[in-house]
Amino acid sequence: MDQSQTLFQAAKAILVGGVNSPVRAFKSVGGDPVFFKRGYGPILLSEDNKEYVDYVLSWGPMILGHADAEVLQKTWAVMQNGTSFGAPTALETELAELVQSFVPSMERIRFVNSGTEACMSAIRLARGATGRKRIVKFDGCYHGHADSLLVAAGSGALTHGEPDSAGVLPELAQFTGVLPYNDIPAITAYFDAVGHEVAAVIVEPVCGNMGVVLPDPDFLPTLRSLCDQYGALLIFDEVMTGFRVGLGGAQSLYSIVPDLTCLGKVIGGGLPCAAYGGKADIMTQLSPMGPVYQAGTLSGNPVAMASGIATLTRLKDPAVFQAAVTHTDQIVLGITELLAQQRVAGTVAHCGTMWNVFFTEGPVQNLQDAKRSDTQRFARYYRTMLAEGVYLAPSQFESNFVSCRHGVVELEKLMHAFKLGLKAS
Ligand code: KE4
Repeated sequence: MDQSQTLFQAAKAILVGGVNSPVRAFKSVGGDPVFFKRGYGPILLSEDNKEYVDYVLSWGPMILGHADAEVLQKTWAVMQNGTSFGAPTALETELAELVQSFVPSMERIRFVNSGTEACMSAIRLARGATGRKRIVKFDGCYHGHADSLLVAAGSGALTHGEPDSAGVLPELAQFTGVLPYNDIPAITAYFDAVGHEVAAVIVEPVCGNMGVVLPDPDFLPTLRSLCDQYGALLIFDEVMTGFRVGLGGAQSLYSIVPDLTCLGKVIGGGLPCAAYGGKADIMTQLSPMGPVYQAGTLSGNPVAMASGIATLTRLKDPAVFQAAVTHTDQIVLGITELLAQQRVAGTVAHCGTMWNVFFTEGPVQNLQDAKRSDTQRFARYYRTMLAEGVYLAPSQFESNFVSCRHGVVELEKLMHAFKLGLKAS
């Protein structure tokens, strides 16, 4: 056994499945997960001292690459003063002002520690602010693991969702409507039926949790107008798309102003930090100003704030983000050419610095399309890429990410591996 396998055995003896988040267990691609001990720039070093070009980047946060010197320096300096006070610090205001400079729709902001907390809290706030029970999400979108959001499309009634996990109460799931992504007739019919009972629609404005799926041109504008028409709130879950599809998020890319936005991942620069925010008259319904309760021991802690401040400060230079976009565009071009050359039925879905390959004839516009992808082929391709030292998201239904540190050497390694990955799959 190599070191990763030995460590995985030990992990499984005490950590459920040997991991602290299910996707890391490699269930959908087979084989055992690689254990890493170090990251630097675009590289991860395994416990077996093998280097991998990293396109997972901790599922998005590491847009500056691993162990960025400025981020480490700023974070280290703040740590010297203590790591958490449970009391206000100037750093929280500083990061909030930085976030707002990129996402001006967030008139008021609340920091939390994970994207799940951000989305869970935004849903509670929407229900509290509107006095309504129903929420709407879309099949294939993931908004963290809060009970109201672990819901699948109901088998019967148009409007009633069903639990998507053991432990989620049907009594709660029934208030979550789950509709096909990009399906304008479905969302219109839903609102026609129960629109005045809808507290909020929550959506990944570019979806990264069924592979990468882009909104049809009229999809987001339709959500905005239906929410306006029926008095529901539009929540953009930009935990993944924030600082990934564009520096202003998908709301800037598509010129849609949501009522609430959820952020995470990049804004913590690799430390636990997420946020939700939006219109002041909605956000001020939150405790301590209003009746909607939400709290957190480590929310806004100085070390995560420092890491986020250093990260977003660097992104103030547009060239930093553009470097990652350029690398992504080169990946898309190269892979598209190789798929054509080798006559493989596949399509590269991408947006900004997010990308993934579907092994199906495109386009992929919703979860049903995505599920037509050949996941067995994906698993074979994935294992070859891994053997060639390229670390991709271990699932067809995820997104890969690019950092500003990915360059020509990494691109060449990816393309070489991809040729082999196609042949082997
Ligand atoms: P976290 O609770 O994992 O910080 O964020 C939840 C979340 C919310 N919204 C979106 C759009 C997300 O993509 C996520 C989390 N993304 C997953 C990857 N698809 C994180 C990886 C994992 O679950 O281990």
